[in-house]
Amino acid sequence: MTEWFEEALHPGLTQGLSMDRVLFRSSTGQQELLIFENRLFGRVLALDGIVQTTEGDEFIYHEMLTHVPILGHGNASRVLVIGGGDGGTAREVLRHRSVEALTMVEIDREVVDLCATWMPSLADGALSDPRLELVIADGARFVAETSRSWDVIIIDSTDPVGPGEVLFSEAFYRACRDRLAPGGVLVTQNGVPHVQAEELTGSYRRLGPSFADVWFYLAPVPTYQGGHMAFGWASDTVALRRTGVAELTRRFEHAGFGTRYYTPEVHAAAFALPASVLALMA
Ligand code: AG3
Repeated sequence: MTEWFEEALHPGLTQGLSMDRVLFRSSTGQQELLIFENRLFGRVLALDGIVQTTEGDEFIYHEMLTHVPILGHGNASRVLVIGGGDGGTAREVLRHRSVEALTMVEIDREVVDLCATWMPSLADGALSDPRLELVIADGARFVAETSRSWDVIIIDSTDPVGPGEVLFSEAFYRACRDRLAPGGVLVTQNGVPHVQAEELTGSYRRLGPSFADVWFYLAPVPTYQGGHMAFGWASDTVALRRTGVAELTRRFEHAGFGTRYYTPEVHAAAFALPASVLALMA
């Protein structure tokens, strides 16, 4: 009999994925970690009962979380990732030859090691790229204590329940702003607004005091159920968000790599928000 993984992140809604093969299941000390094979999405990583990434749809999330800020910035050489232990974000960041140094701060070494073992296509070699500095530490504390600065900061977090909650706080956002070089941009994983409305409103309000420009952009990630996922965008340089398709195309062609979801047109269009999302930005 097939065992089913049942995610209950949203009250009144569950998502079921057949566990056609369980590859790893344990409590790492920090969190419950489960890796299984699903016939539709390939290997799936769940933390504390919530789907974090799947081989089948991770490209949508990771390409949009990385190429939008890096190509929107236009000249990013230093990038900071908070979270991202599965390596998918690092993989996409390091596709950019313009990126000279990537610092990735992940709280749970087990996530890094287990994903490298069981889901190697996620990092796809990024962990051994000499430009990567992997720090195992609490991301909020790291940002509060460092005096370094970055062109792009990417928050590849879990949802704001449990240990990930601090990564949605006003103090954390302010600390990130203080670590951005001039012309820098911060992006965040900001939940699925149709089913996590408070998350978007909360981030909008907590980012506002620290940044001149706060916005969101959208992409549909099938296993983040409930509709499009929102990514937060925060910068003191308002023009970055308005970079046009022609310029994005020039930058993307110069970057010289291929993508499966990201295109310059998708990039520009992702910032168009439906009225129901605009209504949450209050
Ligand atoms: N980070 C995003 C997890 C969001 C899942 N939650 C949800 N369905 N709202 C995952 C890490 C991928 N690198």
